[in-house]
Amino acid sequence: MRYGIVLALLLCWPPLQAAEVDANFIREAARQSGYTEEQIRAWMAQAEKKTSILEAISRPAEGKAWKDYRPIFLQPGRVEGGRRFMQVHHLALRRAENQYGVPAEIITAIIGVETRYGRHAGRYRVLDALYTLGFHYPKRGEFFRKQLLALFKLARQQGLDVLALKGSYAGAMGYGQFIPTSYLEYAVDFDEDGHADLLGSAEDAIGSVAHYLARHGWQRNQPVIRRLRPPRPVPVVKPRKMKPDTTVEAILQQGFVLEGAPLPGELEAVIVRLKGQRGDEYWLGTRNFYAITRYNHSPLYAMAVSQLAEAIAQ
Ligand SMILES: [Ca+2]
Repeated sequence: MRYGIVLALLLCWPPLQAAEVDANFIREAARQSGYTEEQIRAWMAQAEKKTSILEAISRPAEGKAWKDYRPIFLQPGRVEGGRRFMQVHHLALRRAENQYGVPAEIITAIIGVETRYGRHAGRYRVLDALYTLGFHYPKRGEFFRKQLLALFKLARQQGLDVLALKGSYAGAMGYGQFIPTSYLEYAVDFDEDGHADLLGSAEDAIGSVAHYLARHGWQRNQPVIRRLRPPRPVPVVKPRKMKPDTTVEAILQQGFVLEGAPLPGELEAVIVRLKGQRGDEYWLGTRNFYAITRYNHSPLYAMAVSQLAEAIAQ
């Protein structure tokens, strides 16, 4: 028994300490949000640690291979749902496209990948998610405590009910799954009713997703990805690259062949390598590909969004 305890202690060394909801945190939350310390304390007393949230964050879908990840998002149901979403919201989507330069089908695909067009916007209480990860997940505790502080500020600003707000296990909310800091920074009141409501208004969500991508470098009238045929032997391409580090011209000079219409040689690009159904796949990603990875830091995510957008638009 005693040896068991010693062994357990050794296995967890160095110990990762769970943070505490202390007076400093309460004071900071009150200061940032404008709520009283009593109010913040009352909410924190109702926050619950959820084991299911700790389990969920330890197995993200982005850990899969592309061949297993792609089918989750490219099934006919999700493509069809995207077409319907585009029909219903075509006016808002056109307006967002004109204003921010982001194509309607890309905005739609992001909302489709995130929440199946708003149908699965999350079943966890955001307060519980951010409390659990902020105070019981030391690896990223600081990040989630910052999100929790932003949640209070957001609730105050938008008149949201802290105890009723639902979202993902990571505290992402609404059609486009914005975490509190993104909500504060990028949400727009696209239907002009006085509130940026990313949970209840598809129109606000559409404008906000487009605004987010525009602020992360989206370039109007530029492609997102294009398939490449590699030369033999295939040059070494590091996996999981996302940021353009070369140009179309330099990629072609390596012997890659671009499928489809030509692109300007000086266009910034990156070679993306993925484990496909039939071995390695090579793709050319642009600044717009990179902008999508700012939404979710994964080349698989940006690929799924691009391909779903293409399937919806066809
Ligand atoms: Ca609104």
